[in-house]
Amino acid sequence: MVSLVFLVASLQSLASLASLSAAVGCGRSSESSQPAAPTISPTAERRTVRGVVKAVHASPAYATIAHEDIPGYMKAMTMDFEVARPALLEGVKAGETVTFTFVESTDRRLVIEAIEAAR
Ligand SMILES: [Cu+2]
Repeated sequence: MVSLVFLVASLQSLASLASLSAAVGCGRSSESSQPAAPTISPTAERRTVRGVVKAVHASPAYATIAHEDIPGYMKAMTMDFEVARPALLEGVKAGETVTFTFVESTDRRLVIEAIEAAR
């Protein structure tokens, strides 16, 4: 009987250890999901498109933009774009209509290289 109680207690501590290491693992994976700098080919096609900024995020820096139709590439949709440099998003605000130029990185991430208020 004593050994059964001990076994249950051991299992409980094992379970809490397991959940602790799961939490640590989760923390690690969210850190590693912070994107490394994308690799961009200088010859990759650049596309310039208009959109409405839905949200601007600081760390990691990216913008959620409802972009217009990009013929032959992508229908109009709301999606996230990374930025070549975080400073590109300085002064960019949700609700603003912008014109921006983006490029697809070698691992197919969409990266803004220039962005300005739409004229
Ligand atoms: Cu899109």
